Amino acid sequence: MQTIFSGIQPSGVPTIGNYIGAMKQFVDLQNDFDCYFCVVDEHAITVPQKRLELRQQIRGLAALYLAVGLDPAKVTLFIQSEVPAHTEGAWLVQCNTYIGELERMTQFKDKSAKNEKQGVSAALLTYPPLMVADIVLYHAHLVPVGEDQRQHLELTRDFVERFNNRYGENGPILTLPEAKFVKEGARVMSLAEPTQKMSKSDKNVKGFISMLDEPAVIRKKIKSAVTDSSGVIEYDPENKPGVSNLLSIYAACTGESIASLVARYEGKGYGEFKTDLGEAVVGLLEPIQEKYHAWMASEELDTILDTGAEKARAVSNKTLNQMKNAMGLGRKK
Ligand code: AQP
Repeated sequence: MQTIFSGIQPSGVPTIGNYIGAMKQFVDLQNDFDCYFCVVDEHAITVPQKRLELRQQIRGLAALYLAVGLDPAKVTLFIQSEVPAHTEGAWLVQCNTYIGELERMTQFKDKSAKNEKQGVSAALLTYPPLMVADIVLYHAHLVPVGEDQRQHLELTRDFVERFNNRYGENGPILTLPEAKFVKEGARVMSLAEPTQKMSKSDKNVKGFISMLDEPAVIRKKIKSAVTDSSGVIEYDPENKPGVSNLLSIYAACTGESIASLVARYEGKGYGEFKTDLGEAVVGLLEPIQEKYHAWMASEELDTILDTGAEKARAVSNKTLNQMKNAMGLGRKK
């Protein structure tokens, strides 16, 4: 059975962008793959976080993973900082990665520009090697992520090839992973600035729909989503980014194709379209929110996370030792 690894940062409450681009596919994949899903809290601290909010968001994200339908009997669900091999592995990755490669990452450029005032941490630059470690430690074959992670996945593949070439005298040590993108909604855009990616840490709360937003808030945010003045519902991301983004969200939330939505709303105004989309998103999120609250109140959530961390530690330590041995660290065992 092939292995899957993917993670989400608890840097805020996940948005429908995180859900559509990543979480939704996790549920479909859990039956056919050996899945590791992680709350990547060590990634979240590359930019300043409020300690108590972070702690709440970590457990909350784990609860959301279960609320969207992940089955703890099928997947390994764990918190990154409870598995030390990730940061240790990241050091081995950094020693085989070039600064130029990291400086080229668009996410580094974007996030360092956003955080310039408060200072850019060194970890913002070395974030991708930590992500590489996350993936290779489990010998993941597939990594289901949104489009924004494409470049990091390419870096991971380059690293694996380099590592195997440098140290794999007796055959490859690490598995070469592949990214897996969704067809519809791999890049959900901000509702307020539809040329920017929807992000959970956006300072403008009108830009995103959080998975825990109240129904009234969801409807309001969609109603005030930026569109254009033409009044025609058609899919044209370049000239009509706002409406096209809403169409993609609609399609991803309901399973109806964009073409069929465009045909259905021909001659109808943005008002009706947005009202229906609001109902579709509320219909999707309400049952998830109910399950989320039940998981948050349950001790079983912590038992699942303890069991997940234990399994993840066993698997990742094995790979870490293989990497250390290959690089000549420590004493031969
Ligand atoms: N707008 C998006 N559309 C589609 N997929 C998205 N993802 C994120 N935003 C979108 C996917 O969600 C997964 C988890 O992302 P992450 O939390 O690890 O980091 P991120 O990509 O930086 O997400 P955010 O929401 O933008 O977080 P912040 O604001 O903290 O930077 C990934 O698979 C990602 O592709």
